[in-house]
Amino acid sequence: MAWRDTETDKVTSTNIRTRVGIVGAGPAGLLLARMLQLEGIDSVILERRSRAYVLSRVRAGVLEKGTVDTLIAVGAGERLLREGMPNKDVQLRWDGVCHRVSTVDENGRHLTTYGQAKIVEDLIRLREGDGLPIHFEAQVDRFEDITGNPVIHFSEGGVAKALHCDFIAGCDGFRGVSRAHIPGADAASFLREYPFSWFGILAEAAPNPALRGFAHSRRGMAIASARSDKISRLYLQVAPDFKVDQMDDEAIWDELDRRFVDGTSNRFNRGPIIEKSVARLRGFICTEMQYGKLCIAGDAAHIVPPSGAKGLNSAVGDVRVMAATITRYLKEGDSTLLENYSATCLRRIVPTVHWSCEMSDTLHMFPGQSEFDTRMQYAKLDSWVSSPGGQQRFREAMLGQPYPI
Ligand code: RFL
Repeated sequence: MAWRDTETDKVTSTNIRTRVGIVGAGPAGLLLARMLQLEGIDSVILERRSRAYVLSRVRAGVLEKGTVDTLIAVGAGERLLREGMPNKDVQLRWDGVCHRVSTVDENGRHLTTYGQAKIVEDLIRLREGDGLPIHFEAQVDRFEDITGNPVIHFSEGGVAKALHCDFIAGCDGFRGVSRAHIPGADAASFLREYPFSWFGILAEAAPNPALRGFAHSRRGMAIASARSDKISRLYLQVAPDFKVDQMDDEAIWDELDRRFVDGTSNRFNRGPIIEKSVARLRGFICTEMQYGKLCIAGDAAHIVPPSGAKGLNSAVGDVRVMAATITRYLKEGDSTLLENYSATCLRRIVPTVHWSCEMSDTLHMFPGQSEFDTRMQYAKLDSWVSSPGGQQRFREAMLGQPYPI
């Protein structure tokens, strides 16, 4: 929709108007736009990267039941229901032995493996199929008048533009601009940097069902999961300054086999490696997630070390709260949810970050780690598999906290 400038009464192409300006076309921004659309609320998404880049970003893959149900409820479940792979137990390896914990609870809830890139593609296809806008290569620079009549200033195709809106949704990830617009956000932000990185590998190799899950190894942690029956997603713990070309493909497969050793002759099926990336591990929480008519969600507000597979799942939890908050505010003029936005999201986020850090502390080898520390990690791992209470705690944490809204 074009914005009619009241002074000149001319429609200008550099000013646009919508009800909700959404910064970021990651899972959080795209899901929010869809939820608002279903409530009859217009939005515009501004995304600084190209469409091709957004569609090719390989990240999350393990979805909680609540995430699956939410995607189905907004109409983005068709391919997910067809291609999502039920994930009913987790393999945990340590000290050369493989253990299994069931992740099916008494209500039959379980995890599902389905790639983040597919979720993003499904949501983009839905939105564009309905003729609704996503501005790719539109870089947001700053916001104005967040407590009054919000304006998002951005540049697109080298032209400075302004998006006038009633509400701003900051879904722009850890390095976005939204969080910095919340006064006091810095003082309310807490960070833990881990002294290692994850080397992520996507391979055209049939996953070996006998080699899945998490491997605690004195050589460093490793993870194996499936993206389909032909594509494997693998991770190796590496040094923080590791470069993707530091290991050739054979060395990667050899290292995975060594870290997953469990006294059997099982080995990874090898195949061409089609994508490699390195990510630093950090835990981060910003406890101020709202100011005026700006709310932030997902990685913009918190980062979890990916060991617990919770980042995208947490973003979905926030977005549910944000969609309800904006809807109530815009449709009924009721600001109760808005005033409680941070506290409501944090009820789910804090225990989730805690669990993700606990997983990371238990699974990785830390620089200078003593034998005592390793034995304590074994004891923690054993507690998750050997008693009904420990299994229950592991299962509940993996399946995810209940939604506050
Ligand atoms: P995203 O996905 O980072 O999207 C933010 C978007 O905002 C854009 N942006 C801007 N646009 C306009 N103007 C600006 N100034 C902008 N600044 C930024 C960015 O280009 C981007 O497109 O955040 P969102 O939507 O909050 O989603 C979060 C998830 O992407 C993230 O939490 C997960 O990927 C984390 N994660 C996992 N989560 C899970 O739930 N299960 C998993 O199995 C899982 N595995 C992972 C993961 C993350 C990983 N990495 C790479 C850290 C595995 C890995 C290796």
